[in-house]
Amino acid sequence: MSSRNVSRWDGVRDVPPLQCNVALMGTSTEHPPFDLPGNRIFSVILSLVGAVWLFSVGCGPVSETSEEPVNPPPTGGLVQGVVVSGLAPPVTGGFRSVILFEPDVPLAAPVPADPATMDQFGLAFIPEVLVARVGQEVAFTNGDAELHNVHVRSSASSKTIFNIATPIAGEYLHMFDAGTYTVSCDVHPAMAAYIVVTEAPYGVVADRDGRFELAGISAGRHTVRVWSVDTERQSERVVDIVGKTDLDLSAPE
Ligand SMILES: [Cu+2]
Repeated sequence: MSSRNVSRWDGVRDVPPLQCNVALMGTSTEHPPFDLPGNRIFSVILSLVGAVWLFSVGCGPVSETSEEPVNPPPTGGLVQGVVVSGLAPPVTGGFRSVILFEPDVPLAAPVPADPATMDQFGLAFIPEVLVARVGQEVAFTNGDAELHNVHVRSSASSKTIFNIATPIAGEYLHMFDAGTYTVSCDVHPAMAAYIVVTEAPYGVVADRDGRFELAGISAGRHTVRVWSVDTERQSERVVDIVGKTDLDLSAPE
């Protein structure tokens, strides 16, 4: 797995710069040259004392936070918790954008044991856009006091994946392949939702304005995919995440 264009992961340089290089040089030139041997010895002693004093007051190596790209941790694990925020396309047709981050370095991010749940409540699917990991179950529940059904189609092929009745307080579990799915209720044609099922370990649904924030992302190179119900607003790009990052994903590149 490539980590091109990245040099280290912790932001600390190999050879830390000394904060006080200039001051140390100044110590050795502040004093006029002494011609007598005794004065030379005195000068050397003065310089040494000055150097020791400067180090003692904090002129040691500086752990400087570098602006340079950083390498991901060798394990590719969830060692770093970088916060990534940004702007994606705003809500479109009542459906919010989804932002997915897939690291170049494989990540041992376990699939959540709990299902991702889509409820039917108030004659609506809640949430209207659901993100689930491949291998994670999706639970369909009915919190309303009336019968619904759940009709799921592949967004790509329009083929029905399943069409089941959801009795009051009932729950139906399904595990999806990666992809995007449209959800409808044949009893109430106004009810509609989407499910995005992804291999990506990080995903977030933006707010109505398109703002999003996601914490705990591993530093390094990521493929960032934006899903929107408007296919023209979908995008994919490669981003090097170094530290706290703000991304403008509002328009395709
Ligand atoms: Cu319904």
